[in-house]
Amino acid sequence: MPANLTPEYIAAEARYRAAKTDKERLEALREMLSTIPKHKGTEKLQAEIKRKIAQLRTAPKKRGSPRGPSRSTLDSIEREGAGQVALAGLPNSGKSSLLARLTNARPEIADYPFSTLKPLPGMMEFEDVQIQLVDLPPLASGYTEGWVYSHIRNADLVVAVLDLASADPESDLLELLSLLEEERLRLAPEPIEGLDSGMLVKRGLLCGTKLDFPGAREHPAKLIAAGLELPLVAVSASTGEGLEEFKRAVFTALQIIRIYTKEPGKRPDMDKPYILPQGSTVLDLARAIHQDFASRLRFARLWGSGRFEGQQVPRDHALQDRDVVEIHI
Ligand SMILES: Nc1nc2c(ncn2[C@@H]2O[C@H](COP(=O)(O)OP(=O)(O)OP(=O)(O)O)[C@@H](O)[C@H]2O)c(=O)[nH]1
Ligand SMILES: [Mg+2]
Repeated sequence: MPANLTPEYIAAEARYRAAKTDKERLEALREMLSTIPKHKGTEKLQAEIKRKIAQLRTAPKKRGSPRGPSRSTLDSIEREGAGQVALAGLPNSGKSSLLARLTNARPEIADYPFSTLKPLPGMMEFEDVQIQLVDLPPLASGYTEGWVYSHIRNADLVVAVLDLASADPESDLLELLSLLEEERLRLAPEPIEGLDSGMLVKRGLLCGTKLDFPGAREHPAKLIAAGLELPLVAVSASTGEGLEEFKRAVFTALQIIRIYTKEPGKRPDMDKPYILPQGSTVLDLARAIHQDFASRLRFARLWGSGRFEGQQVPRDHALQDRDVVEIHI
């Protein structure tokens, strides 16, 4: 045993050995983790403590146990807003802190791994759009249940959350990508479905967290090199640095456009844009408004990306973000 363990650590370890319930064991382990001297000689011991915490946190709960989340809350989160974005990352990487900083949700945040046990959604505002972020339990070999990956599979965008204060964020990224790969999931700038290999290629974005830590700024360039050409933003949930860039990067990665509509002779409705995939046409917009509109659509007038304001455009005209459209039937 390393000689430099503190009296606080030794006392916590004694409490762990004497503990009778899982709750007492967990409290003692957390105390051990926070009082253990952090250096190379204790790395194995730290890993062992984290493993025990993980086991206690993720131990299967008895049926009907009030502690365990129910199946229905785990399986799916109702989509809201302009897109659903899953936060995927290794333990303690800062996923819940991001959710807490960017939405009204109040997740549990802690300096030990496996603090999040169930999915939690929150709405993030970017300009005039609401985007749904979903915080998830961490991905870790042997501990992560299948439903966590189902959330990642269902999302419109996957944010790979990486701790820039970790000893080696580049190898964390490779570990995260390989955990996804084992579940037949891959991240890329463009999604691909129906591959013969059974691989599902999801839209991905890298987010480096804890940018306020000393040395954290050295990592992003290397991460870009390791990151399969995924876009990368670096943020600090503590200082707020990079959060505006993060929101914009999420909006851009979702590849959606906002379209405002107006009735002839009236002012446009600038409050609630229609959200459509990039490349959508006037006809797609009409369908989104009402099927009747789509079948009776003759032409539209366009303000924004047209050659001139109020330009008449045909049904198959491709719209751009923030166009204002007047439908004529
Ligand atoms: N200094 C600093 N600390 C951060 C930042 N983001 C998160 N932390 C700390 O890192 C620890 C882990 O944060 P969480 O948000 O709980 O991490 P997580 O990825 O949700 O963890 P799990 O749910 O266990 O996977 C906490 O002690 C946070 O306070 C940051 O930007 N700066
Ligand atoms: Mg968490």
